[in-house]
Amino acid sequence: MSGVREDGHPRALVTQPRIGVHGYLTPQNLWGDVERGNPLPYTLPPERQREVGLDRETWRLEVLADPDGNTELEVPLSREHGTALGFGGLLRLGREHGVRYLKAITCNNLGEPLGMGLWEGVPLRVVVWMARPVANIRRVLYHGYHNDDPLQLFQSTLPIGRVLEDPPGELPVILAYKLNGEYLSGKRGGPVRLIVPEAYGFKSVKWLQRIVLSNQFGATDTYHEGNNDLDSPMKTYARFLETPPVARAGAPVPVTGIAQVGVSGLAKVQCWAHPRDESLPADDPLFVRAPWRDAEILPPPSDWGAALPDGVWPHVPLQFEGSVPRTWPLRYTVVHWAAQLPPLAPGDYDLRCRTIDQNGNAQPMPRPFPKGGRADIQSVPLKIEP
Ligand SMILES: Nc1nc2c(c(=O)[nH]1)N[C@H]1C(S)=C(S)[C@@H](COP(=O)(O)O)O[C@H]1N2
Ligand SMILES: [Mo]
Repeated sequence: MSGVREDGHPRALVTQPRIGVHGYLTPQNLWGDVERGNPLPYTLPPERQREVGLDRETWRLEVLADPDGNTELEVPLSREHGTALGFGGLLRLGREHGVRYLKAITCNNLGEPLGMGLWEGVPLRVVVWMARPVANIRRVLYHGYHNDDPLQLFQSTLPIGRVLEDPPGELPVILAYKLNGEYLSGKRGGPVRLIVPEAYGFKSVKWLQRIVLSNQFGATDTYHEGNNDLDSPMKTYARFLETPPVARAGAPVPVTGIAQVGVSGLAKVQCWAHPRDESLPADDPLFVRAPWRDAEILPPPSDWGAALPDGVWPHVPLQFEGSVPRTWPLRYTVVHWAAQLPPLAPGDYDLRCRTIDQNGNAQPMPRPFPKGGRADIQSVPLKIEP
C-alpha cells in the first residue's frame, strides 16, 4: 500500500489490535497505531534520527510565538537561540512537576481503543510558563516531526485555558516521556508526545518538537480535514472481549468485555441475547426497551505490575490515593467486565452490549455524526446447541 495520498499528504496507517487480552495495561509494543509520515519518523536510520532530534540525546522542544500574530513571549525556547528544552531538562522538570495517570488512547474513527496505559510526563503549562508569555495568547498549536515537509505536518491545537488549569477531578495535558514505566518508544511517539487526557487520539501528537503560542481563536488541527469533530471528548461504550462462539443449552453463558469510560463516566455495562429469528422493534433502534441485564464491572487489577518493568508499580498516579484509585471506574480509561447470561434455548442469537453512564443515560446515544467518536452498540453472533 502506498504511504502517500493523491494530494501528496501521507496516508494514515492503522493497526487495530484487540486490547485488554494482555491484562489491564497494554504492553508498549502491543498497542495499535494511527500514524502518518513518509517515511514514518521512527523508521529513519538512527543517525538521521539523531540529526532531526528524534533521539533522546538530540530531542529539543521549542516554545515559540506565532510568527503570523501579535503574541508576545519574553523567553521563547528556540533551537535558533540554543534555548530549546532538551530531554534531560524535561526529566529535571519531571522531578519537581512530573505526574502519572492512567489513560486509554482511542481514534475517533475507530470503534475500539488502541491501548490502555500509565502515562508519565510534565504538565505542558510548566513549559508554557518558562517561555514567559506576556500578551495575546488564546490558543496553543503543536506539532511533531514531519520530515520537514509541510504536506506531512500533523498539528493539533488547544485553548490556552485548557492547558493552564484543570477543572477539579480532571487531569493535566502533559508532555509525556514514559508509558507503563518505560521511556516512550519511537513507535508510540517518543522521545516525547503530548497527551490530552479527555480527548480522542488526534490531540495527542507524537514525535512532538514544537509548541506555538498563538492569538488565533479557532482550532486549526490538521484533523479538521476528513470531517472530524475536533471538540468531541471520549465517549462511553462497551465491547466484547471473549464470547463463546457456541454454548450449551441449559447452562449459563460466560462473556467478558471491556468498556471505554468516556466523559460521562460509567455506571453499568449491560448485555442482551436476542433470538435471531425474532424481529427487532422498528421503533426502538437503540433497543432502549430490550431486556438488558447488568454485567459486573471488574475492580482495579490486583496485579498492576504485570506490564511494568520488574513488575513494580512505579509511582502513584494522580487518580490514586496511596495504591488505591479514588473512584472506579476512572474516566478516560478502559475497564473490564464479565457477565453470566442465564441459560438459553437452542438456536442462533445476537448478543449485544451497551453502557449506562454516570448520569443514568444509556450509551451510546443516537449518533448520526460518527466523526465525533465512533461508538455503536456492538453485536456478536452466539449459537446455543442442545
Ligand atoms: N505526529 C503525529 N501524531 C499523531 C498522529 C500522526 O499521524 N502523527 N496520529 C494521531 C491519531 S489520529 C491518533 S488516533 C493517535 C494514535 O496514537 P497511537 O498510534 O499511539 O495509538 O496518534 C495521534 N498522534
Ligand atoms: Mo485518530
